[in-house]
Amino acid sequence: MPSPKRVTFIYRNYEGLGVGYLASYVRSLGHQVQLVLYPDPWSDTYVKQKDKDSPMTGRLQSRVNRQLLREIVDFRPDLLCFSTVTDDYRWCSETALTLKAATGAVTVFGGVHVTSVPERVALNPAVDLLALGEGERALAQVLEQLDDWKTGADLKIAGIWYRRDGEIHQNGKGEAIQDLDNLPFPAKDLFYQRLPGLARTYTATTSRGCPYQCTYCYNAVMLPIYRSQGKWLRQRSVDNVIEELTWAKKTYGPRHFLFMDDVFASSKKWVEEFAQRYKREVDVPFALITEAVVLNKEETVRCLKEAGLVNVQVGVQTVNEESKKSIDRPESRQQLHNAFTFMNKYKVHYQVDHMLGIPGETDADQRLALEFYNEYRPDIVSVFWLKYYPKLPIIDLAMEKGILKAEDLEDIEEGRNEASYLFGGNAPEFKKWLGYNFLFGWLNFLPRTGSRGSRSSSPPRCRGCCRRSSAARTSEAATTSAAWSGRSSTSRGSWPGTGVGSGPACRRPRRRTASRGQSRARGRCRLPTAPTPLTPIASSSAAARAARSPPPASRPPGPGPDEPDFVP
Ligand code: B12
Ligand code: SF4
Repeated sequence: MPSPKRVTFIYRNYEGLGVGYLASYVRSLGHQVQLVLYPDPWSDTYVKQKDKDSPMTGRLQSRVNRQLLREIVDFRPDLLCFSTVTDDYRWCSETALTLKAATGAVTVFGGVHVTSVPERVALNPAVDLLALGEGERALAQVLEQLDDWKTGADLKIAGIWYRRDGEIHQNGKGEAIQDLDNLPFPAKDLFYQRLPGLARTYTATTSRGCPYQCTYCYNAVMLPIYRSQGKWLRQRSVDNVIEELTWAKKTYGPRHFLFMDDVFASSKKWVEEFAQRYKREVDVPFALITEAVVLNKEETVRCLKEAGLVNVQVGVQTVNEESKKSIDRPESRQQLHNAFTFMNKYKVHYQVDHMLGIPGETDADQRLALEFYNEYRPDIVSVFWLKYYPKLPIIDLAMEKGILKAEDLEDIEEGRNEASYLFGGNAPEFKKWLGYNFLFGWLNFLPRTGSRGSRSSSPPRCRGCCRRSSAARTSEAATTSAAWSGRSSTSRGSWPGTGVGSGPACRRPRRRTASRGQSRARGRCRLPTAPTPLTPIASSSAAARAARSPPPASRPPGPGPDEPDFVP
């Protein structure tokens, strides 16, 4: 029986469930585990490398680094573990080289980036071993065979690759673990010791994978690889999840639970059982991330709300049906409409993720989205800019449209694509979209004008100066109808930098009394009328009603490609 090993996980983000699971698994086998968290506030690509190296941030960082290096050396690790998303890959490589030199330990890299481009990572001198796929069992076997491998024996462990004498030894693509209930709960204590504030929100996943393959998402890379092993979307049992949550509640007393599944509650039967037991046995407010295909069922939203749901983050990305098709989004606009209506009805706080930079999208698509969000008024519209990650199918579309060139692929696969998903991403001419970015972010501070499906049944009242004629309303209806159908609307003025029109809303001329230098708002209708696309069409008008009825679903509601029990 080989001796227990000393394992150090080096991690740059605040909490990683993957690391938590791996640490817990190997600790349950008797190995000693250290977690070193580099509290890098810049890891999330808010700041570019050159700014990170500035005298102020650089000095602070190097002090933290020296301290952590001492801790690692004192621990005398046998194995240094790095969990790599593409944005962290370069940082992990540099850190691994330093730590290897300081400790003499073996380095192993795993995570999404490694699984996506193992052939490249295998050439990296900072990396001794690569772990493809979900690495709990593979890591345990590496620890068992580490001494033999160091003396020249081969490793025959599924998913573990290495380079020896210039040759790359490959052992397949590793595992998508099917029996999730058999995994020990993630080692939260390691993170909470470092950052106690994390314990206020206990994060968990009730599943792994997703049945869909949106072309900008890692699932589109993973599903084709792992589907042959069984299901890619794998669901933990309600028993197992409730056991973790009751244990977590007793141990850490969190204020909230946050479910970070790719798509939470994919099965209706599961969610109903979960919601009932959660209320009875856990009863702590919770938030989750999911998709509209799940929230499209009133019963699902209702039972989650009754169980204590306080916030949902829901992916939308685009509301144009054609765009949705081009990136393989699963939901139709009708399903979005249903999901938002139910969340409004049950007063669930929700945040939608909207993507800027989808190849081929135009101003009309953003106007359409603004109108749609205005109608339902999600609590937050978060904008994420499209950024290309290795092997994603959307790269083909970007190349087709001339957004990416062959030589960009190497930068993407080597983690050198420094575009920020928060600002600009890889969008060509990104400045053109900044106005929309602003409008999405501030939508909730603009007057609420929606009616159907929205939280407020009465739109804010204009103070009488711009009561519109039915002709004006009909003309707006036509404008909106054009937007629904994805056509660009005609003859609008614009909000600066957005092309979002001022339209025909307030026909009353501005009062001429407002002199230069006075607030430009003075003398105007007090209810800002500029954003006509956000102004509802009068609900009494039949034309308007027709214009606002979402078009029929382009994709028939039904199960996802990999999961028959998926809630349509
Ligand atoms: C929660 C989450 C976050 C959290 C926590 C981040 C984190 N790194 O865990 C937050 C909100 C901070 C975050 C931020 C971002 N994220 Co994020 N995030 C996720 C999400 C939804 C879940 C991660 C998770 O917990 N998975 C479950 C665990 C069990 O799986 P795992 O982490 O992959 O680990 C397993 C294996 O990979 C392997 N493994 C992993 N590491 C190692 C190491 C060793 C040594 C071994 C042996 C094995 C091994 O074994 C683990 C256990 O089975 C994933 C999607 C997903 N489901 O993976 C995206 C994902 C990781 N994020 C992604 C991205 C792009 C980002 C952001 C840039 C923002 C954005 N645009 O989405 C930032 C970047 C932050 C950063 N620098 O890390 C991408 C990464 C794509 C890529 N090629 O790198 C993913 C895959 C989603 C996607 N868009 O496709 N994210
Ligand atoms: S539905 Fe969500 S998690 Fe699933 S593939 Fe699409 S973006 Fe990824």
